[in-house]
Amino acid sequence: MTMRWFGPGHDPITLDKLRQVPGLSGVITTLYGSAPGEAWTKEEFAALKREVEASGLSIAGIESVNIHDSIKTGAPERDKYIENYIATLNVLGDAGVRMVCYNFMPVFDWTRTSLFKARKDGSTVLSYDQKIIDEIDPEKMFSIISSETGDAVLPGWEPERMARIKELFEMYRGIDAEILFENLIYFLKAIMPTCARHEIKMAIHPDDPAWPIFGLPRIVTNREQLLRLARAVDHPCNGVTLCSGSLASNPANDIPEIIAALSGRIHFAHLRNLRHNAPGDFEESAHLSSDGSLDMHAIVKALRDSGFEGPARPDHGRQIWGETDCLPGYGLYDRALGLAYLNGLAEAVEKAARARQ
Ligand SMILES: [Mn+2]
Repeated sequence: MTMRWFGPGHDPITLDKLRQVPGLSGVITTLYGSAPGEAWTKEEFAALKREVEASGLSIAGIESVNIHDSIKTGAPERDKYIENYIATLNVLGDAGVRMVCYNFMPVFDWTRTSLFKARKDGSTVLSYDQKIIDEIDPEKMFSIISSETGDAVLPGWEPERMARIKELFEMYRGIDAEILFENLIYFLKAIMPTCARHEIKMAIHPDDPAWPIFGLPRIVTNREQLLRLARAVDHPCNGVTLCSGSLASNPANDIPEIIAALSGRIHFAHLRNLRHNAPGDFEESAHLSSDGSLDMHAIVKALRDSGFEGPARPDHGRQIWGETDCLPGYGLYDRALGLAYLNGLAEAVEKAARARQ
């Protein structure tokens, strides 16, 4: 069980605090501040690794090594950026990293319409309402997010990136779901030999929410698409991040069933719950099954039964107990409560399975 850590200078929650969370063995991190497409150097990654290990924790995987837009759009310069990606994988592989999470969403990363929706108990959560999205100009999306976050920079919503929003939409003009899928396969085929050599498991993160927005295609949203992707590059290093909250944004997705179908190809798990309010309208909740719409016990059990062995982490939590010095969704308190609960489920599921043997 791990937690995401945004790195020195980016995460107000320190490694000293994380290491006191019971059952936490490692962190999931990345080189924040590196631009997508840049090759990471051995020295900068070694410094990050040293810092994590000095706290008694380890780096359990990288989230994310972001994909340059020219790779997603299949632009002529994509091969240069794939070479950079391979160089980064070599640095990571040499340093002992065995799991890399990434996503292949065009223009926008994960999308929410509020980062601080108040719940009845006074906690706040991230939420999404399709009615709001349908009424806004996509170019205004960044100002909505940034007006709520102030100076905090959310991964995927970097101001440098959003300053180029018109240009980004232009780049993706004419890119439909089929072309985007082909570009993903081209990328995966190019990096697989490097991944195989280092035993690095690539884990694509599902699109969030799990349907196309602003007329942009999304290709990692359901069981069929995940299986098609797994088969198109049929290598154990081509796998998936099972993000329960992203996939379950569409209530038609049966998460335990998707886990069973992807057995052996899930390399990373994001565990969180959400509450469906109406079609296209959901809010995040506490991790506890009874607080949301998902059966978290069934999800943890399905992961165990599928033979999943990779890192897992509690995904976004609520903001509670007056905690404000954190990135939205990434406070310490509710993620620690979530982690303790998820570890309880995992222990119960494991002992029940052993008792049956
Ligand atoms: Mn996730």
